[in-house]
Amino acid sequence: MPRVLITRRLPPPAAERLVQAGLTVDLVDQDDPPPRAVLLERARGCAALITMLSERVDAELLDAAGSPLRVVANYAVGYNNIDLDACRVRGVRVTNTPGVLTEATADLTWALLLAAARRVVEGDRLMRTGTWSGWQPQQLLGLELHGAVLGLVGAGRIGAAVARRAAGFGMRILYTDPQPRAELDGPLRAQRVPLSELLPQVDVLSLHVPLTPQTRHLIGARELAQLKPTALLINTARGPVIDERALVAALRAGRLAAAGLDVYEEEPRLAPGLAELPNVVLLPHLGSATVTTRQRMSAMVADNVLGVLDGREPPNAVV
Ligand code: 8YV
Repeated sequence: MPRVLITRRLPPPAAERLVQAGLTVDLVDQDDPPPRAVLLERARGCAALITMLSERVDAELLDAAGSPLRVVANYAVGYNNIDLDACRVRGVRVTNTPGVLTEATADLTWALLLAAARRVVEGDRLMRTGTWSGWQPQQLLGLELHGAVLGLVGAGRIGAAVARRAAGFGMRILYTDPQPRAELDGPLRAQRVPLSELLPQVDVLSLHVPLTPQTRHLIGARELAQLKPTALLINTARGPVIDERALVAALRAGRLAAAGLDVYEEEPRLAPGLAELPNVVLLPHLGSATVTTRQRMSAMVADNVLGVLDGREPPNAVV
């Protein structure tokens, strides 16, 4: 029986569906990432690997699996953890989980946006530490979203879902994207502009690009300096899209009002000084973390594995 390695405990129905289809499932029965040596050992002889964003899928891992390997099904829409060329040359298919996590990730973007704009975490801290002395006319004043400008870097599925929500808050939308997006230009009256024109105009900058060599450190010291000092920066895409050290420096120097981050350059570590800043809201990579979405992602990875192993085109092929 072909063997499938699932590198982490997943919500149903992935394992159940694969067992039902007659496959042998080897589950790394834990929530934390397995050590590399364990991964290499357990991958040996597998026909399919179901991997998480934190697993580096490279030539070493593919060769450890060996010639039976036919598919790597990533439990994520992003696949920057996978060396696609190494998969291509070995004839290994790669799949991801697009679509099902769009709305959940857009919701979480808004959770960060609202928390950063209205200083929710700072207020919560004031209450919990017993240091609130009572109402003050100028206490924790934040950004008024109605009429403010939202700038999206990347207006694909998730960027567009964030924009739809922005319309309800009465925000004006600018976006930068390699292609015009009719869904945004028409009903949302959004405007596509180059990044250099977008940065100085926005009150909130939100990132929705995949991590590629072109988007690594897309937002660095130079770009941060072009933002208004009252602007907020939100990142639910990938950590390395921002130069995290430059971000800490900008926040420290008051060259940026606040940031809301769900992703980090070197997860799970944070850049020195980031956690000490009062004006950042930090979440542990929760973009797709709803019960419904994680179950849909689970169903998708199983369907992608079964597609390839049955000799069909998988529903969500990347390679
Ligand atoms: C997940 C994500 O939280 O899909 C992605 O690319 O970043 C999130 O959905 C994570 O990747 C799950 O592996």
